[in-house]
Amino acid sequence: MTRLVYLLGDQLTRDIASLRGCAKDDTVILMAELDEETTYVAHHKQKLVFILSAMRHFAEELRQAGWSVDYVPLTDEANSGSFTGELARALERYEIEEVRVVKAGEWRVQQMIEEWPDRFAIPVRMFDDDRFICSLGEFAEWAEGRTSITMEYFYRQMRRKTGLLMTDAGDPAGERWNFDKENRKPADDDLFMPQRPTFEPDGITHEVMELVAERFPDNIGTLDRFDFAVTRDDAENVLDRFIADALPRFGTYQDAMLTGESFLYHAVISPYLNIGFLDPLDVCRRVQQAWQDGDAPLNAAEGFIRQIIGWREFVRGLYWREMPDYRDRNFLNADRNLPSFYWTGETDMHCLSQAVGQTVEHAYAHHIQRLMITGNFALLIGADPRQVHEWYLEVYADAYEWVELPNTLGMSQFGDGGLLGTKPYASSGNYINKMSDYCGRCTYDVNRKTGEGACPFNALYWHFLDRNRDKLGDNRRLAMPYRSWDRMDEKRRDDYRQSARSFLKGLR
Ligand code: FAD
Ligand code: DLZ
Ligand code: SF4
Repeated sequence: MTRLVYLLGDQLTRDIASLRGCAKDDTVILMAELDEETTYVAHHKQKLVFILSAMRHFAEELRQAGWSVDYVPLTDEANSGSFTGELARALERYEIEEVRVVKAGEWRVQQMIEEWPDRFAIPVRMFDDDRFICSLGEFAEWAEGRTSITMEYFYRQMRRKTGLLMTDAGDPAGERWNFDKENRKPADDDLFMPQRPTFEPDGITHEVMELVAERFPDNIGTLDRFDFAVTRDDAENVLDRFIADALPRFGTYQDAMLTGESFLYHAVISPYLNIGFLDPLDVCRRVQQAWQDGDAPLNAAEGFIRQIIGWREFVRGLYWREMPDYRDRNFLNADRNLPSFYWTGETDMHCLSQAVGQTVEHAYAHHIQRLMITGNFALLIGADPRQVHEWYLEVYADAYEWVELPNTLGMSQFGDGGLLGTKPYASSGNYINKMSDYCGRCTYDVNRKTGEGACPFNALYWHFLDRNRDKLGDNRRLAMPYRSWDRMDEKRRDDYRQSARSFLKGLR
């Protein structure tokens, strides 16, 4: 019998469930570069090069290992442009008795796959994506009946399940589940800041770069600095270097931001995890080993592992539980257009020009930049969460809807009204000043609250709380700022309102 295994672009894993147990002599692997996938948002040029080059390298790796791979490039004139269209064409090329596919990460794509059994009248075996630690069924069961679904409790369950950082007696290592309080230090400029490995584009990548430059000239980003790993081996290399050089200080400086330092002590592995080059559990076991060997402190290992078996798994579970209407939620009824500097970085607000500038340059910003700079600003100005969501999906090399949407719409924009986070991540310039060196280099004065030269985040913060009081006034975690607002005299409150209004009026 001849089987067709359809590998989607983020399923670049040798041990993927759809391929497991197949014999090389009666299996065809189908991979396709698609108009639909490359255009459903205007992806950053480096994201496109990364995904297409990684797909081409992976197809080559499979061929070298003896598999038959039918690879349809974007340039093939007969390419229909969609997952379904390419399956239909492949079924004409081969006598296929069974199609196998791992369920898609994104709801949009899985809807297409669900139609295949009826449409093609051929057995289609769909496999759960067991590269994740928590299956969707297990997440649903865990969430069922809880009044609130909190990441921290989910994370503890994942710690118990995996045994990561657990003692033989079943207790958390270091007698605490969470070392977050130790992980909030600002960073100083350090001459010995770890340098992440970079990779020269090879022939395959150069070909893809030309293709992307020609087909997507207006998408955000440039290609002259493309330096991503595009093979599994090189992605492993990135992980090795992170563990050796940056992990020890990852925890302590996890929330820090510094001018000109795009990566600090972060791993920069999300594109490789999400595309399938790195395995999440394996990554966590290696980090645990570094701690056991005395090469990294517990606050670093715990902080890192929490991001992967906690947050990453949690947002995926939530995404599948809440879709499809999750995408349309807009708890705060926010409707402003995202300003044009989100695509250029051209603004005199230094924090935003840094976060957006490095996004344009590297298709990367770390978590606190995404949450507390670009996300916070969009939240404070009342930007339409759908636009904010599409921006994040466009500009980051690691962005797939299953992970991006809950982080953006839920965590960062409070669009789900508190399902993911118990209060909005809104802050004035004070937080940014505490965690970065941005304010010292800004034309605005972070200590000025209103009027000429005052940091815009200050008035915007109070304006945000004031105008959303009917939605947020009962939130217990916001009781303190609302009390401070109420204690201000009317003139001061009006100054804040005026300052914010006049800033918003000038925003384009
Ligand atoms: P590190 O800081 O080194 O962390 C290690 C790993 O932990 C990451 O590689 C990632 O796999 C995981 N992780 C950390 N935080 C999260 C989180 N909140 N959710 C899921 N995984 C997490 N992450 C994506 O992978 N894709 C996205 O599209 C994405 N969009 C985001 C949008 C917003 C508004 C926010 C606030 C966060 C978003 N994140 C997203 C989460 C996080 O910002 C990135 O995973 C992280 O910055 C990737 O860089 P890193 O590999 O250096 O991470
Ligand atoms: C993101 C992406 C892009 C840009 N291009 C392709 C592609 O040409 N072919 C492909 O198979 N996959 C691509 N992908 C990844 C898919 O969008 C991804 O598999 C879906 O998001 C399903 O999770
Ligand atoms: Fe950003 Fe305000 Fe600081 Fe300038 S002063 S960097 S605008 S927070």
